[in-house]
Amino acid sequence: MAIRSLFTMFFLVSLVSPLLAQERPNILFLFSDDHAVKSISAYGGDLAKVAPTPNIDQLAREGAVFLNSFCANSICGPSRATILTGKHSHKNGFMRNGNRFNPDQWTFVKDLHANGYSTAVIGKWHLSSNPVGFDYWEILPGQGSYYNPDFIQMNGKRQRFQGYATDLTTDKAITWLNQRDKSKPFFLMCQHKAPHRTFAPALRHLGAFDQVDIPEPETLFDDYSNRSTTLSKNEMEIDRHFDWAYDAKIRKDERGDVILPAPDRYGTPEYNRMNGSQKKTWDAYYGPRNQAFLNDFKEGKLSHKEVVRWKYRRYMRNYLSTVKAVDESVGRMLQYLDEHDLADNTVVIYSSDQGFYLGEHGWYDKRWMFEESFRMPFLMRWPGVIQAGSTPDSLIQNIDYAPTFLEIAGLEAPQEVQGRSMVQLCKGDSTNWRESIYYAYYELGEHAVPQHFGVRTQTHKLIYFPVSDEWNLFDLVKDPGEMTSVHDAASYAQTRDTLGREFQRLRKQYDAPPFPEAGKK
Ligand code: SGN
Ligand code: CA
Repeated sequence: MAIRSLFTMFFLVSLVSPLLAQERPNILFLFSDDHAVKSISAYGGDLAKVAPTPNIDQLAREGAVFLNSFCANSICGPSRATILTGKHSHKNGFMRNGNRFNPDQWTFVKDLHANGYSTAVIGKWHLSSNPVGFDYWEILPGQGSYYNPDFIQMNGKRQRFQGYATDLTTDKAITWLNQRDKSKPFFLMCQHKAPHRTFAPALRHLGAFDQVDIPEPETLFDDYSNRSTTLSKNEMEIDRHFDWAYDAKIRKDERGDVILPAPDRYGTPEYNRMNGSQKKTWDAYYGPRNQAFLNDFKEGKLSHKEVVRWKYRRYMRNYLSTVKAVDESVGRMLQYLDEHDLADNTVVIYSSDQGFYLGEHGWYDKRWMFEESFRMPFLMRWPGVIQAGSTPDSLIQNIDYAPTFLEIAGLEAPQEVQGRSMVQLCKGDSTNWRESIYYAYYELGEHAVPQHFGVRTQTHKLIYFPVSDEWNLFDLVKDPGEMTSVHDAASYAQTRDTLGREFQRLRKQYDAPPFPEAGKK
């Protein structure tokens, strides 16, 4: 190449690249842990009516709420690994919690970083290996703690901070935004522990939902009939498994001579982390309420069902209170963008690693391919691209996030990525979008949920349980609560065959591994 044209090229590049850097949008990824869509008011529903989330809703008002957003594997580490890689669990190698994320593999963050983005992750990570591709990271060890949590620093050392995890994660995210390299666009993951178990609220929110009537799901007393036999073997019921001290917050030393029935397996690690004045605030709230319950219990005033209902309300009040702090965090982050003139050029996403049972089927926790834990919230504000108040209903999955973020940044995803960019959906174009999604859950028995695999379309869901060699089919239009499998009904023979073929097609497309043998978990 002639010297002159080289010079011209250099001149042009140096002229254009600072401009490009400014024009490429920032991406703010606000993420939580175990946040069910039913507790986000933008998604509607009775529960959200009594516990609105005005700041998360702002993203829906000014952007889009994706009505049919799902995970590939409803559990923490796998969901996060899928987000980073755009691949199903069997391809990124992180199939179950407790695995180690291979940090040498491709992630979209590495591409953003290599292409001039300033990148950071703060808060829950839960992938065992340290973050790679980030200019800055500060993460909770494992599940992290709610009160006075430790954060792992980039030098590998743990440091303890006084306060509440959701607030601290937000403070740290804002500090990073202030200190970042402002000549570059940014990608920031602000990832909360909340509202994960043990559903421990900020002390300022204790009692926030005492004055409201908590609506009860219709399936709180599900008897697990008409579906896979594996359901009744679960260990995630509010009735039989919600721990009295750990989850329901009645410590052993508060009970006097009252003997509560099982389960009572764990202690009170969150309470133990608090300092004297924090414990005082906690006790002033829970103490009298626990005594009132214990008195009623001792005097035999409560039927078995009433005890379950009491536990459910206690669970919900705590859970919704932890959500309240997450919503406040979203508000603070949006305010920061406004105050720093960043709102117009920043794409903001709110999501959570999977959904959660808020009493449906009698459960807490997640894992199953049933709607409540299969769904992930996904809200996105992208000024100038997403029309305010949009409600896309195409089937999206967490394999799609990586290619989406890359396209936002003007980059292309490599071939090996299994998800699809949602940018076309953001622009209101749903043509040629997928019509079904694949699900695979590989854990080996926590909460006694067996491995299972399935496919979901807009109207139906087919699930296979290898351990019992059972198939379930749900008509989501007629039976949105998924209370009866119609797999063996003659009138569903055609649907069953169509979905069965679609399931096999997806397994082939995604190069899924064989099922575990029947009889094994
Ligand atoms: C912990 C919880 C479980 C929860 C898993 C997975 N127990 O083991 O109830 O299902 O995490 O959650 S706890 O005693 O530690 O609270 S996940 O979000 O990390 O996948
Ligand atoms: Ca989770």
